[in-house]
Amino acid sequence: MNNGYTRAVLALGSNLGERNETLSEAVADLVDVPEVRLVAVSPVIQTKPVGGPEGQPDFLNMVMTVETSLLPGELLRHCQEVENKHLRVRDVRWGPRTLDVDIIAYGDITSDDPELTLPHPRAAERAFVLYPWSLIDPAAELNGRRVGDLAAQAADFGDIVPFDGFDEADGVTAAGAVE
Ligand code: A4P
Ligand code: MG
Repeated sequence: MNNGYTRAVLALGSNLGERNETLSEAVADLVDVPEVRLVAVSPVIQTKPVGGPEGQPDFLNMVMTVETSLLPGELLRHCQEVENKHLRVRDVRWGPRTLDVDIIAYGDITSDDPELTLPHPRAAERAFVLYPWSLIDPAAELNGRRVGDLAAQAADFGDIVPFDGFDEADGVTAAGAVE
């Protein structure tokens, strides 16, 4: 806690539509309220889907750190409003999505409430969260371990590639997309 502001770690993912544009807009939307201040934004990485239905497109993922005066539940609602703005439709769990925003950590708070589990229960084994997080906060720890070390041991670590800025997944969807 720092002047009423708490450090939080947010993970963003997109595997439908104009993935890169969606992520950039979401970062701007998330910090477009005085209660959320931007601390750092990771590079965007391209990752193979972990879990979920077969054959879904690759994800773009990134992590950002913020300082916020919102309480954890308020921050979750704010993240969900940003998801909804980007036309997130919740149909298939772990299915393709235009935008997913997860709270990975909120200060040192732990919670096993299914509505908001903190730290995020699956983050410690997901390189698509741990690796970009380690790039913006190398000293960060989860379950007492450095996030970069956890990333290197995660099963999906080898599936991460830097995003080259050319969003070829847009080819088909973007052509018919209505903004
Ligand atoms: N919820 C509980 N804790 C949290 C938290 N810390 N942050 C609840 C955010 N939400 C939290 O989430 C379902 C419910 O989780 C919410 O109602 C909230 O109250 P959701 O976003 O509606 O659904 P979801 O994202 O499909 O489910 P979930 O469980 O969040 O999925 P995950 O674990 O986030 O996995 N592979 C790659 N390569 N990249 C990805 O980004 N993402 C997923 C989604 C799977 N595979 C992926 C990726
Ligand atoms: Mg989610």
